[in-house]
Amino acid sequence: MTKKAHDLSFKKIKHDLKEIDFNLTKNLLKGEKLFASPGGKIEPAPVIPASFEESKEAQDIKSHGEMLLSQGKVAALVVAGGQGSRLGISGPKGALPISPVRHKSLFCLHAQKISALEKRYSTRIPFFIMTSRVNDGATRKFFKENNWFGLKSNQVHFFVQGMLPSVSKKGKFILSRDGGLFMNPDGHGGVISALKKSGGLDIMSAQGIEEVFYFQVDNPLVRICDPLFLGLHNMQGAQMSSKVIRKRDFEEKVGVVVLVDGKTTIVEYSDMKDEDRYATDDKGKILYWAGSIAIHILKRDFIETLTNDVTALPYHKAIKKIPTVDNDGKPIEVDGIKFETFIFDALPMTRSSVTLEVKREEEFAPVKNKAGQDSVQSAIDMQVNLYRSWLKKAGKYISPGVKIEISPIFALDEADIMKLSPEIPDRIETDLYLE
Ligand code: UD2
Repeated sequence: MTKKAHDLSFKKIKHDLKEIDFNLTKNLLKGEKLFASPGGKIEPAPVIPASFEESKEAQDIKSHGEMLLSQGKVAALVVAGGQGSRLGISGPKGALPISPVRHKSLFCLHAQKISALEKRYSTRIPFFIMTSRVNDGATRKFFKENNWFGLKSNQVHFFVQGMLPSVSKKGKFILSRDGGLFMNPDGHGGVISALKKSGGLDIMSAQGIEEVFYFQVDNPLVRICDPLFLGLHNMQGAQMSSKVIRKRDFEEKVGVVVLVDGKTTIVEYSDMKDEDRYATDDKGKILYWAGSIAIHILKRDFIETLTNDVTALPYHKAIKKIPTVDNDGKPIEVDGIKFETFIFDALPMTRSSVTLEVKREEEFAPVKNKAGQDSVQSAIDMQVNLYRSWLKKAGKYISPGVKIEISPIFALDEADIMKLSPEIPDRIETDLYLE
């Protein structure tokens, strides 16, 4: 290593050391504050079925959610601190082009949905975006270059999640290839302390926000601030609520909403015991079917209570291959331990929680893999299928193979399309983008 490189590395290490919470790291290494698989009695959680949406009762509950939106009591929050490493992309995952015809990015779709909701309910919805050290600058730049996708720049609040040092199996810090220490983002559970530290919670409180609609960046079908979900959650006085889908098979990589000793809990797919994962009901169907799509509503004051104890959420430990360098500065990989927290570990701490089933084809098209299931292609296909189904309901003829994209600014749902039907051609024979 040259003297210059050595000095730079020393500076980076000094900077990283300042960020480290040594007490916490020590405790984690001693095995304290770590997540332990729930050992209690597990049973299926009560879930409001997707068909509830069609009921008469649902209309009043939806109106309640719409009222909360009109009164400006709801914020949207996306966690976008993770890396798109499984997709093999560099840069923020939210910048990934994903819409079928115009190739809009995930961030663009989310922002346009918020704009459309603001127009529909004559309201303001602040948009909080959690980034991490690795993608914060690029995320801000992406929004700026795209004029905040039609939102006001002062309603978009970026905040950076914390980092934790990864350690070797012997509990030593690991050098990163850029000369500093190898650190990893503290998981999406880091949203709690990052909201507090960044002043995000104060902004929410000053703006009269009572409910926070939480979602992951990778799902182009997310129904942001769904009024029915908001209404159900708020009318029941729930502190944190979740949306679920019916798992497509025993192996699907989604957490599952269950009751553990009577408490609503999400058991992550990797923590589920085989006897539970493969359990069936008396009809031979998956017993623990309620797959979490990582969409929640959290009461702002519940988030506040979680911030009173920075270690309220337990730390999950994962063994990962970590890129580092050997004594001669040659790149190598070593087995190391990464710690992170998960937001859904807050669920068992709630007094009350709602779980709502939704239809996969309408609300969940996650982009996780390069190809096959849950990939860019499957997410594009699902968007096209959904938009085609809306237009078919409105009596339109669409030639086979034709791609449709409906901008959130044009229509947010099937009901909007029904109203706008006269503006849409009756026969659609080439790819169509509606804005
Ligand atoms: C997540 C859930 C899983 C299921 C599924 C639904 C976890 C641990 N598992 O699986 O139960 O609900 O999603 O799609 O969450 N993120 C951050 N900072 C971090 C880590 C992640 O912001 O430090 C964000 C990331 O940008 C992404 C989301 O959290 O939006 C999920 O992360 P993931 O893709 O690693 O989680 P996944 O797909 O294994």
